[in-house]
Amino acid sequence: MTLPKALIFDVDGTLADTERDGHRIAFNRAFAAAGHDWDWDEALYGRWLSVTGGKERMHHYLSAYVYRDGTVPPDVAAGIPALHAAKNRYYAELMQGGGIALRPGVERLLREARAAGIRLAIATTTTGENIAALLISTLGPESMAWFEVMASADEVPDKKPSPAVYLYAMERLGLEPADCVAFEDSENGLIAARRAGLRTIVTVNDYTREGEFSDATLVVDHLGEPDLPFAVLGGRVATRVPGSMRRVDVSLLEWLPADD
Ligand code: XBP
Ligand code: MG
Repeated sequence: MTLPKALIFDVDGTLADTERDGHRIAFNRAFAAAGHDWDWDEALYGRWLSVTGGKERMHHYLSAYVYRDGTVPPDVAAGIPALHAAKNRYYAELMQGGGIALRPGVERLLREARAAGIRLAIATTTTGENIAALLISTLGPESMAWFEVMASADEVPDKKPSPAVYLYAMERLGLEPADCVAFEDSENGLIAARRAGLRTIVTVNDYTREGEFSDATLVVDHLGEPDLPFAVLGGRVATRVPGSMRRVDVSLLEWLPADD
């Protein structure tokens, strides 16, 4: 049992509830501004989430739920990139307004890992611009330098569940899967990380609580704070977690079996 050399974080749903409180709201503002009556309410958005990527998600929604025949008229499809760009502008505005907080334990773990000399990276399906908007609004501009590698859709077009973004992050770190631990919130994210050979800690949220995460190392409700212990929900090591461990911290990371 040794300390991992790097932690690789998913962004949306893992660092913060940016799907429900960020992207979803920004999509709706972009739809309304363009004169569309499409409305992604909190519950419905969960259905579209299985499709990763904002443009891909819009296309899926239109083909399956608006036009309902698996196709999107060419003029409507041609408008998707502009709608997506507008969505990202609204997303940046929301972040600048301080509308989103990091999930419990995220800032604590990032700071503890840095203090312990563990390297940090990001592997996400969203863009570098959206990563920056979240990090700067929640942790300040200096936090951008905390992450040695930010692997996003800008560098890696293949979206999760493809492992490509994780493989790219590890290549840039110069590390092997056994040296790293991934943090995810979704089934597609877990599949991507596992295909890349990574041990994965899943922090579920309201959209992903019912997901299939048996291939995760550990499944918890959140990373935990000193006054807010996590609940262990599953994962390969779930039954072996010592009762004294109440949050994901450096000692838990050191305890994780390397061969899981
Ligand atoms: C989550 C996603 C993204 C976001 C929207 O990515 O699937 O598509 O919902 O981002 P992850 P874009 O959890 O891997 O960060 O609109 O920029 O695609
Ligand atoms: Mg996610």
